[in-house]
Amino acid sequence: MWSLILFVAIGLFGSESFVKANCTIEAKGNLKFPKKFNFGVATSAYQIEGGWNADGKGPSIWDEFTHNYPERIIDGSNGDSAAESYRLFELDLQALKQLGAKHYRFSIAWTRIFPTGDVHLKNQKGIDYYNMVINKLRENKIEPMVTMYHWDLPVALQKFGGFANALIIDQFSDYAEELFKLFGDRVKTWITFNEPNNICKAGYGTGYAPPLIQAPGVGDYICFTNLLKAHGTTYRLYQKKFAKKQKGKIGITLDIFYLFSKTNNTDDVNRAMDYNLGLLAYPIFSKSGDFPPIVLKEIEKSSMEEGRAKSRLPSLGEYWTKIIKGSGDFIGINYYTSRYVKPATEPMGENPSMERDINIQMDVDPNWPRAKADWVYCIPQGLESLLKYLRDEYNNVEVKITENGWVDSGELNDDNRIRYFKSHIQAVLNAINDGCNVTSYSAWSLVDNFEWLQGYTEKFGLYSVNMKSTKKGRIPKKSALYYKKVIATRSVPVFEYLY
Ligand code: PNW
Repeated sequence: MWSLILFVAIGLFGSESFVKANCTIEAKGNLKFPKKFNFGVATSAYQIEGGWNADGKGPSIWDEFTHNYPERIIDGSNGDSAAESYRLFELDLQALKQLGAKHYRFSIAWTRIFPTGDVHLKNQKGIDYYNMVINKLRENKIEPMVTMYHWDLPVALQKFGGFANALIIDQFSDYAEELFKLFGDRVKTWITFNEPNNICKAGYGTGYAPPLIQAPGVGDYICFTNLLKAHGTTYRLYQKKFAKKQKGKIGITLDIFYLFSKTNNTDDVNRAMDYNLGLLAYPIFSKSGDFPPIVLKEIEKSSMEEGRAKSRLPSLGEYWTKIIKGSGDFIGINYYTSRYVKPATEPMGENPSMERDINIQMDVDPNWPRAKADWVYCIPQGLESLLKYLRDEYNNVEVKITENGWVDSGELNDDNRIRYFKSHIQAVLNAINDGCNVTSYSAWSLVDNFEWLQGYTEKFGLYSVNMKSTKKGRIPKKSALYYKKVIATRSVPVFEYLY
């Protein structure tokens, strides 16, 4: 009788698929973060800098897109001025100091330094700007963490084909080499690409983001392949020419929803994770390299059924597999939320498409607490599970959480953001207590900014910015005070103290 009750209880509540729906997570183990763990915040150039054509900056594909198609941005806005960090970096610095941030993850706008993308045509004013940012951060003991590419490709390079052309491998690694030469004496943490999933799926697959190429199931895979080669080439170049002297680390930032199975079917989860994370993580961080075997096999099979002579996603081949395998000192993770997965009953998406290749249905639980954005639900368990997944499947690779955050309408009294940060930071601590090799956490974002297709209607900032005023003062939200306390105590404080 008791064993029956126990059995039922485990069936209902004991499995991993049971996710609490109240944005909380239990604390497990040590209550303090290890000494070497580093807290900071993240931003990206196009979303905060403004000054889109200031001092010789060239146009990027996001400048071009927002100017040509304002109707595709919910509020018709763009990043022409945004939070004006190009003019007002001092305000960001004050906010970073107030928080006590130990590092600042920001991105370099390629076109600010090389207006056409060509590294032989330098814009000194752009170089001066990033030197100023890096130096001021270091003077204040805030470590610069630099993203080389956060979606803003020079228009001039898009004309060559962008990530659809293998030329990008040299174009990007030449750019990276210049960054190492210019800033590598002071920058020790480099991220080549932010979210290849978004760059390639949205830019070259579904085509709803620039460069608006609609080639689902084809263009996205070409983009992934070229991007991985550009990343691997850059890593090898750094090792060969700079690593000994500069002693920095290079990684890549991948975005991933954690995926739960309601029926506790680990095969479903593993397969879905292989498509959503493995497509990029496996070539770089697995022991064998190349794309995940199951992904290669399945896409080849579908490609043959479509009557093609070769797969839409060919293997990287021996030469490139070798260059790309091991080309990361850490994996950057942008984690926002989770989904439930189950195999689709009908073929999904158009033919061909990544959606059709993956053929997995993603659901949410209607009870999960939802943010203003329709894709963000507060599921801290997903972050803990993801970190354990990386520990187990990717040889306990060093993980830096490069983004994590909550979206609302911009209220200063942002209790829900505090709840989100509290539970997710606890999830990270639980994972560390369970042997996961996580070394830093960057909250997204320092300030309210241009949220891509959502314009200024969705806010992720710890600091509010009045986009209409010229002063653009940064006003701390309640969550900024909470995060400051997290950093100061290296723990997960209760947040009632704020009342
Ligand atoms: C990230 N999704 O993008 C980006 O790195 C940031 O620039 C952005 O502001 C932030 O997350 C918040 O959106 C994502 O729909 C955008 O799954 C959308 C998704 C994931 C990540």
